[in-house]
Amino acid sequence: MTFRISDDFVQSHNQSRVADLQSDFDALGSKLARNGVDIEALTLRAQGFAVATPSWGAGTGGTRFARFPGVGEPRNVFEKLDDCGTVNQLSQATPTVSLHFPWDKVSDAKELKQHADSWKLGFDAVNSNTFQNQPNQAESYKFGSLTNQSAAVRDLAVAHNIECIELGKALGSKALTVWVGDGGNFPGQLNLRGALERYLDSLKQIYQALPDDWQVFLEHKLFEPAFYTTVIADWGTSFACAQQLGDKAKCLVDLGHHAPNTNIEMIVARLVQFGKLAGFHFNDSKYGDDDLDSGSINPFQLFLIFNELVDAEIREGSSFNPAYMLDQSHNVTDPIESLMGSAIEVQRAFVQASLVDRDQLAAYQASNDVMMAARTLRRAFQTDVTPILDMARFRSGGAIDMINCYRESGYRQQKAEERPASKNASGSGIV
Ligand SMILES: [Mn+2]
Repeated sequence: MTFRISDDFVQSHNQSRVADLQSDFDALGSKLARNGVDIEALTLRAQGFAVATPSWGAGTGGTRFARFPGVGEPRNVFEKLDDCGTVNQLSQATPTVSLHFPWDKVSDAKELKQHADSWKLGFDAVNSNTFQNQPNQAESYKFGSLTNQSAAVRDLAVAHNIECIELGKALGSKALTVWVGDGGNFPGQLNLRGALERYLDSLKQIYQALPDDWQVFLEHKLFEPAFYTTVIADWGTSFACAQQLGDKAKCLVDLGHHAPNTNIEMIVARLVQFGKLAGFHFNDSKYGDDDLDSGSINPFQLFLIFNELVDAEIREGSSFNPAYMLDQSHNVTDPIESLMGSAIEVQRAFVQASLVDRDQLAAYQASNDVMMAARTLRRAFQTDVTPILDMARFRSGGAIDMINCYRESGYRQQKAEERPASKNASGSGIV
């Protein structure tokens, strides 16, 4: 049996913090009550919030230049689940894991499912990988996968995606996320229309293999590894393809996959309006696809995105259920700490957006009172909802002070002993 933090340890860690939390919670509760907001309802809402962790996020990522692994990194999908389970144990906000194949492929899905059950973890969307060659692969993805000029390469990439669906079915997943880096680095390298036609042909074959209750999420990205033209570069192309494919195809928004200064919340509003928002890969960035921790650079943007999502929830009702996942690369921090912190930052944006007085906002918008409309949003964003997040975690059995609880548990040191570095470690990467 490998080391797990005991629930008793978490509760004893909470003990010395709960009185201060209660007093902060009561103070915020009185303040919110003056504006007609029930802190208990908001806390319940926070407790219901969930964002998936990416299995590959449990390992140290890297850049094009180097990877500097930490100690005690997971060497296989079982150990990744242990780390993701620990993230959920302390944060109580990440009950599902998103797998990436073939990195996380196992011969016995039942054994993997049992291991996930032991952590009370479920499986979110599964991800295919045709952006790198696997050992002994018959064809090469060097010049593209689903859009390659060669039918043999396209067939291989399609077959891999269909295999991902089969693997996901055995684990209880309900969606396949497809991101391809296909594109060109030189003008003239690709016939721009021809490449997209091939993409659609390939995707149609994958779409045909989807079970009735599955969806396929099309993930776009502006650039990299193609630096001149990427086949699925923007939400417009993604939307057009999803429309062509059918109801089960939707568009996934990765926060890092846009041009700088793109108004992402507007993209969200458009995709919601036309029924094509699949969900999110949360991360943050300053320059390009930096894959920094969610909310670490631009928390206001995250809030504005959730402002659209809360608006959508009110308009669409319970049928509105986008998939939330973290997709970040941890180069200089302990991945478990980054994942816990990021999950709570996304949850924070959700709770802040839930605080917006929507009747008041609509009235200010109707009367063109621009200043007061803007201030209505800012008031919600500037409310420190930390006591709500901490209380939600505490009531769900998590840790009030997650990162210190994690550090004091000695989890990483235990893993350093249990997990000596392995040459056969399965991949973690930047997606
Ligand atoms: Mn992504």
